[in-house]
Amino acid sequence: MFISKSFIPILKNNPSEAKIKSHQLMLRVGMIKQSSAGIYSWLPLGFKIMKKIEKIVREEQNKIGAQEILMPTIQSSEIWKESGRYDDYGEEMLRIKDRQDREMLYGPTNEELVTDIFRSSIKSYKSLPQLLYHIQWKFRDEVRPRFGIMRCREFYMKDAYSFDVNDDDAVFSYNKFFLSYLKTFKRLELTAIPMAADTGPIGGNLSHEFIILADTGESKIFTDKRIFDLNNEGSVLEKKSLEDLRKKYEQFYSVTDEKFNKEEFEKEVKEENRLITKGIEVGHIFYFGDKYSKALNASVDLPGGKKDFVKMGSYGIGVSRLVGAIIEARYDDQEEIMKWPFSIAPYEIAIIPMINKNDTTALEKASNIYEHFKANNIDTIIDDTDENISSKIKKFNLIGIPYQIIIGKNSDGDLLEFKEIGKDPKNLKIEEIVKLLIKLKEKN
Ligand code: 5CA
Repeated sequence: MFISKSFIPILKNNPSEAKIKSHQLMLRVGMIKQSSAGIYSWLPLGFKIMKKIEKIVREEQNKIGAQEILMPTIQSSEIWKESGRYDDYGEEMLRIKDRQDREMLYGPTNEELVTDIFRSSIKSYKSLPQLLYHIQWKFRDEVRPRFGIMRCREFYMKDAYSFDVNDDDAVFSYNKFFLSYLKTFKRLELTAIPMAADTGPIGGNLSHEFIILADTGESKIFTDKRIFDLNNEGSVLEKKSLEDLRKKYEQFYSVTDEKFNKEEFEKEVKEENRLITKGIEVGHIFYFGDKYSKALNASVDLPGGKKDFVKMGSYGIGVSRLVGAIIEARYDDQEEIMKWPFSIAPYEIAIIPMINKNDTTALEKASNIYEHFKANNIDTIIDDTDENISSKIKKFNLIGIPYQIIIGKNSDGDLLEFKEIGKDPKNLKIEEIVKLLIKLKEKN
């Protein structure tokens, strides 16, 4: 992409309406544009990043055997009346009437709809477990949408649902998602800690929120800080090893404020290990047994001829919120330097030539390198504007492309000034750079 032809509307200064750094940066580099309160358009840079996050989330869902579907954003109120949540959900639900005066709604979550899909086709225990997920827009009419896409009204979520024949198997499914979440967030280079959590309007009694630490987070957390040293998330999709994995995390006190109990905390956690801080909830998993299957009559035939309601869980990841969460975790707003993880960076490398009006040699050289990268399938952005080099560098520090090539007056011959953002430059040949980037691509 040539920057002169790109749609990356960069602002000179931080917009005053943004209170936290992710919101500031996203508006500053034109990743999003607000369309109305809590509702945003995603512009090319932000959209590319979100799509790459979505891809990683999807791959990790597929790895545990979850099957992807796509449910609509607009749902009928009928199934919500069946579950009893049509009234319970309250003001957060956006209710709509169609031309026949039928009550519809913009889905805030999909437990009812997926249960309806399940019950229409699955009749026997032999077809279980079923793990279904989709990645789709949700709408919640939040009282106080704020912090840009972090707490907005329309947001992009991965939501998965599990259906099992009994509690034991259902907890096995729950644990598969527990593992899958640890892996997903690790691939996004985030340290997301599972914390025992409240279940709110989704229901049930077993639940974990996955939280990354951030001063600007909205979740208050109480932990034994040794949980942050755990790094062995295992990989085997087997009942016992997944149980052990969850136990390994659960041995350390770690809860959100709804679950906080001062006495327990002080009894279980030595003073030097106590950490009370704030974080951002990037995922939330729930086990709620037959709450929805009973209400919607979703049962299967059991081996002996009896029937029983299936046992269900649901598992959410805030895909759009993750874009902001990753910025909160990685953006140095004092130095104004962002560095996206390579796997989700909007471009893999930036070519930044020093362009002088009367001398186009740097631009020609940059264009040749650009073509070479393109031929090797490396996603490249080239700054072909005639801004001065220091403002170009400043701009790319904000955009956060992890690697850069700077082509200045002194770049003669084969060696190029290659730089990982925030680090010292090295002189490398183009073939060496291509090799390095291809290796990184394979690793991710
Ligand atoms: N049905 C369950 C699991 S699929 C559910 O809806 N869970 S949730 O309410 O916890 O939402 C899942 C994730 O969506 C949250 O962990 C959070 O990362 C994201 N999320 C929730 N509300 C918002 C919001 N208003 N703005 C941005 N992201 C949100």
